[in-house]
Amino acid sequence: MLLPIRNKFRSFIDISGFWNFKIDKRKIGEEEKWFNGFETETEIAVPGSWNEQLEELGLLHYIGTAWYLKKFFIPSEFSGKKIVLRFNSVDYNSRIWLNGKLLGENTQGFLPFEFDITDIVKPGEEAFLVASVNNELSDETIPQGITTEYYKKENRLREETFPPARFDFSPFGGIHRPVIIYTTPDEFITKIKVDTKIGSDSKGFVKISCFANSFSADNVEFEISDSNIKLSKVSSVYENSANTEIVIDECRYWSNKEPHLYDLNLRLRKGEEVIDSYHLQIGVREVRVTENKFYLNNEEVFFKGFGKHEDFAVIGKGLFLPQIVKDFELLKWINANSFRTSHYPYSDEIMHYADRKGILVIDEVPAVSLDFRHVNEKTLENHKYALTRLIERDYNHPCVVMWAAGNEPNLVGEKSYFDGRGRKYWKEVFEHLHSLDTSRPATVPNCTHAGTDDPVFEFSDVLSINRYYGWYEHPGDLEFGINRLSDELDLVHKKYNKPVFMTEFGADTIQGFHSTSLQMFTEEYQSEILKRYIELIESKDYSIGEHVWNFADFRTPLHFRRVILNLKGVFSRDRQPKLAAFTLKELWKKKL
Ligand code: GCB
Repeated sequence: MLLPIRNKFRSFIDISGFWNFKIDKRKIGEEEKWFNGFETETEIAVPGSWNEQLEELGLLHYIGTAWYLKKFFIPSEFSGKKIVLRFNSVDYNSRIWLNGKLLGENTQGFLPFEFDITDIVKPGEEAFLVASVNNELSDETIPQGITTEYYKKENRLREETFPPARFDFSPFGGIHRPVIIYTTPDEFITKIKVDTKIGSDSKGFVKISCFANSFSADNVEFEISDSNIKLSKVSSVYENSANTEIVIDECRYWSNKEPHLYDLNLRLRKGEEVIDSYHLQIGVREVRVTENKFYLNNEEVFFKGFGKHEDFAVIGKGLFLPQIVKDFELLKWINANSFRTSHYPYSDEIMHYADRKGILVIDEVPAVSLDFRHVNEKTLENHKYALTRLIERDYNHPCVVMWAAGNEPNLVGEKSYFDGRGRKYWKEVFEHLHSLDTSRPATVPNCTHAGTDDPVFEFSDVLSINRYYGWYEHPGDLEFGINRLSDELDLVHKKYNKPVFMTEFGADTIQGFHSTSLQMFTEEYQSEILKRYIELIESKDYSIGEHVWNFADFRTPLHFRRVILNLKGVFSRDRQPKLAAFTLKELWKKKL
């Protein structure tokens, strides 16, 4: 599934904007055939979550179904082309109708999905699109859901949140990324896979596979260029694909220090006649890990940065371009070089921006806090499918240097995780992941409950550790917390002989709270805890990185632990720096 682009053969329109909107609390919409149209006075902006936009209608914590309707015009120029409807992401489940006809459904949030609508619409005429969107989660979905009954059954009444969630971010619902109608020729390029390696004498090796749905194309012309070079090769199409390898002498490798991108142009041809073309930017680079280091192009990398969220006031999880610019400027300002897409795939726009700006990304699938009492075959199947879809979308991004196949399994310490179920599960997940990509390492951040015997460590290439000693455990006692962490890091490295990455640590902090002694929630406490963790992490020669939790404050479900937001941000939700931001800026100036 390639990103829609405009060129001689392809075009698109973006039908984001105001859409008609109607809540369906009783789930009667399908029975009453709302897919043929429905009456409503409410409008909603797409992209954007319904929660804060329509808080006044009682939707701040709404979990359930809502309907969207949009009338739009299919441009006459789309005539004679294949026409595709693409949702860049809808959270979490959706069913889609066009002109009253059911196109299908999607159950993978945070990822794009498409329908061929050529036979359903007429260029030059209006069409109407209806989506029923539902943000309920279950044992089988990725991420998993939870209900009030489970808290009772699991004897965890004080952990219940509103709305119930297995994770610590608001389960916002809505059409979160743009909705696009795009065209391709009848015979067209469907998929491109780029693998790069670096060689001796500054050589760069670029292997490219081009897939097409074409029965009559003869060959593909592959062209790599930048302001200095232009290299091209032609390969025959055999069974709907063509492959080549192009060697770049004096190659400018992609790295966080110099994120050089080459233009890759592919031309699908019948003889000499071009029938489709596609352009993307690629970076030539290679990553590898040893037992205690992470290398990018044979140079050691130490990760400094954050776990983030897609979250902002009013728009919720909706795509908001100014925020991307602001966040990347802040990453640069604070001397960070990386972030993790905790706890789900981020927008295409973010991933491309990271390619251009040289930010290293750990790309995470939304398998957050899996509870193994409730994991079943279907959960595993959905988890593997989410990985397939994520890797398909993001494979060609040079910024993606590692996959996170999940986050914090065994968050609540269920025993079943250790009775063989956890090991069997992760073995399958990692085998699946490596069958899709052998060029990048993979990991799963581990939590305190799963501890140093976490079965996921056996399969992870990097040991990712999330710890909150001095906060959830040993609150206020930084001395004890740091010593405990130090022992644990040594133990885990010794046991598995793999590099260690501290993927989460932090403290909730209320902007404007200060004190002369170390008190939780003050800006001084956050600053101190981050400093002490960083000193410890950097004192270990097997450490490869430190990601502070979190880049910015973000909205969570209601719970007495949270003052509306998770306040572990180094920046506030509106991106103002707390004291710790200046501490990190100073500390990160020094390292590498
Ligand atoms: C974690 C989770 C993250 C939470 C964080 C916290 O371990 O991975 O999703 O937000 O702790 O602040 O509790």
